[in-house]
Amino acid sequence: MTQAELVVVANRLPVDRVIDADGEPTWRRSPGGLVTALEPVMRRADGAWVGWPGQSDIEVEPFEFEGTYLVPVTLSAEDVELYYEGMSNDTIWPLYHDVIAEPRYRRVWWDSYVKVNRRFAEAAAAAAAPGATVWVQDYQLQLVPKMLREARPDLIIGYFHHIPFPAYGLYSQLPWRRQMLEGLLGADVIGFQRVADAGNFARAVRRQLRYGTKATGITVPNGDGTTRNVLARAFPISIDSASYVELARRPEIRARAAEIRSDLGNPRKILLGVDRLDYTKGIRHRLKAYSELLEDGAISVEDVTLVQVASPSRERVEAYVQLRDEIELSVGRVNGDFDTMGHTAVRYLHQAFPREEMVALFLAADVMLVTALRDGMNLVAKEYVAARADNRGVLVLSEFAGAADELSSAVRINPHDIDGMKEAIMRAIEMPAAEQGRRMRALRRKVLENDVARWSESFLAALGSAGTANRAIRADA
Ligand code: GDG
Repeated sequence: MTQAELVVVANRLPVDRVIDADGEPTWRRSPGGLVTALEPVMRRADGAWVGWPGQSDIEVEPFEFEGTYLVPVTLSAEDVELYYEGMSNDTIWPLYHDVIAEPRYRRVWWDSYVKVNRRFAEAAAAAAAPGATVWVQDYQLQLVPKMLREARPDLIIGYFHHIPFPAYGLYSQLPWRRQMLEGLLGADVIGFQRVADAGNFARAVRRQLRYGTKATGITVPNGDGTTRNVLARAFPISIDSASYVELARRPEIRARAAEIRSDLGNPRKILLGVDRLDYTKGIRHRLKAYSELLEDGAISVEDVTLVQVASPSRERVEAYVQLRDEIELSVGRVNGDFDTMGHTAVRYLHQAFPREEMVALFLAADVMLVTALRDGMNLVAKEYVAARADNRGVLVLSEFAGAADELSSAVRINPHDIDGMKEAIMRAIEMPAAEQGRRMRALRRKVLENDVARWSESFLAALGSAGTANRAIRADA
């Protein structure tokens, strides 16, 4: 088996299994941001990527795909149900998003989570060359850093947490709170989206494990009298900004944006929401604010339309089934109350679209609504900004999204405050072009400068120095 100098470990492989024209299964690169982010780094390093192929019970040998060595981890249908849909998406996801939905704590889910994390750790250990760097991604794999360190003390191990890390008062609900922290602390560097997430993590470590935490790192005992220094800090993730600028320049995409406007009946203003259909995204709050504006007579459907793309997500988890019912009931009510023959209040699309269509939608939208109740970063906010090379359009952004730390020139809202959100939407609708331009230019500077390549480079640079320093401590002992 090939061993790599850089190994990424993520729940999903960067490819989807599809059936080609001859009816044969084949692999297609999946469109995710992480894939784009890591592609150049992986190519340069001849990297390996360990992950689940996305369908249960598929057993495939490791294979080469567009310059990356892919190492599939097999999950049975039961693993998917317990580890992925259960522990990851029905326990950790709601708990870490401030219990917007009620987390369920099931011991069989936890047992499966431990077992599957071990399988990922073993696959990563086998794929890593001596002294290699391993970068573990996200909340499904929080135990992997420690498991990997025990198996392979020679490795440099990084972990990035894509979702929020909750305040201690909430985190402490987790029946396995100590094991999870110890799992993460197997890494040399633990990256978070926001400074506040890193702070919440450090506090949990102090309260649960009594380790000393400083800005320069957390002192973690190795068990043999020596210690390691674990750096836990913010590395806000970003997007491949240049690719959005490029798409937004294409004549056919600009033409498509004009076509979308006219298909919607040329309303004066188009509001847009683009989210995975998830209860963290605040879609119901957004619909509430918008429908009250119609009810108040502040806007009319001829004047303002809301386009809501809600891409299908986690459809086998009960909370998501319920959320979809609630949203579709609200959309039906608003449309029933306010539609005319020629105009619709909410154009609701429970579909996934190609990236080109997304960019056309961004260009057609006068106001982008990002009203998340809690969100690690929210890449959609950054994508909208990157696409608006014309310096027009207004971003309305929840202060509960990680993106709010950097995108301070957006119109900020608290999505729980419906009146405040209504005011912000009206302000965005009425904002003069000069102010739109001023704000958009400031937003674009941030997103174009801090793109995803810079994110991965800065994480890997910090990991290189932290890992080397910890290695030196070990060599001295
Ligand atoms: C997690 C964290 C953090 C959505 N629908 C379609 C589509 N998308 C794309 C968006 C964007 C991505 O999916 C969603 O990213 P977000 O950041 O908005 O949200 P999560 O999926 O919850 O991601 C989040 C992120 O990880 C990265 O660390 O920012 O906080 O929750 O790129 O454009 N893309 C296409 N069609 C769709 O229908 N092509």
